[in-house]
Amino acid sequence: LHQKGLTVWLTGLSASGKSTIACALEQHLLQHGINAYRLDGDNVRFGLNNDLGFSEKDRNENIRRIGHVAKLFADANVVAITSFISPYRKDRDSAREFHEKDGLPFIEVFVDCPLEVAEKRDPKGLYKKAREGKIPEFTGISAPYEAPAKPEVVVSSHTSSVSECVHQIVQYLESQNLV
Ligand code: GGZ
Repeated sequence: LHQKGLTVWLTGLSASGKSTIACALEQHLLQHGINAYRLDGDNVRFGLNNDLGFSEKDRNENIRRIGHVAKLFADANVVAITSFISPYRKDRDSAREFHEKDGLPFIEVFVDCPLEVAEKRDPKGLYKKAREGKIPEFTGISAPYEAPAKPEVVVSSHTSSVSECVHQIVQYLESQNLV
């Protein structure tokens, strides 16, 4: 087995396209014989992190735990793909630090999508509810999103197709000999 583990960390607004890109990336890697595993709200926020909400403190803890779980997968030679808003720069930076300290690559991917576009998509009607004040501390509306300063990859999910975004990420991984 020559595969080395790493973490691909997607960050971006709600409805920016993180989950769709994460799914397609996971499929692509699996089809190429690379063991990949996706962490997202459905398998983490409903399980391990079901005690956490969306206050700043809870999001810090959400991301801290996810960072450590992703690192465990990476340590087991899996490509961990995380898809969480992860709005605070210091939380992402800290996840990066504890990966790199142990020699595990941490690839931050900014899923860049203007708020207007995400809000128009509004697949679950959450932005509408947030505007009406029915969801407090909603990212982009009443809670901050701190875009990455130096992400390894930026994908423009509003102008590129899903497969173009996946291709961009895979190109980067190949260029760094990570896959
Ligand atoms: C942001 C919220 C909120 C608030 C519920 N703010 O579009 P979705 O529904 O499926 O993705 C959002 C998801 C965000 O969870 P994360 O674990 O990714 O967030 S974080 O990284 O900030 O901890 C959205 C839904 O949960 N959701 N309330 N107030 N998104």
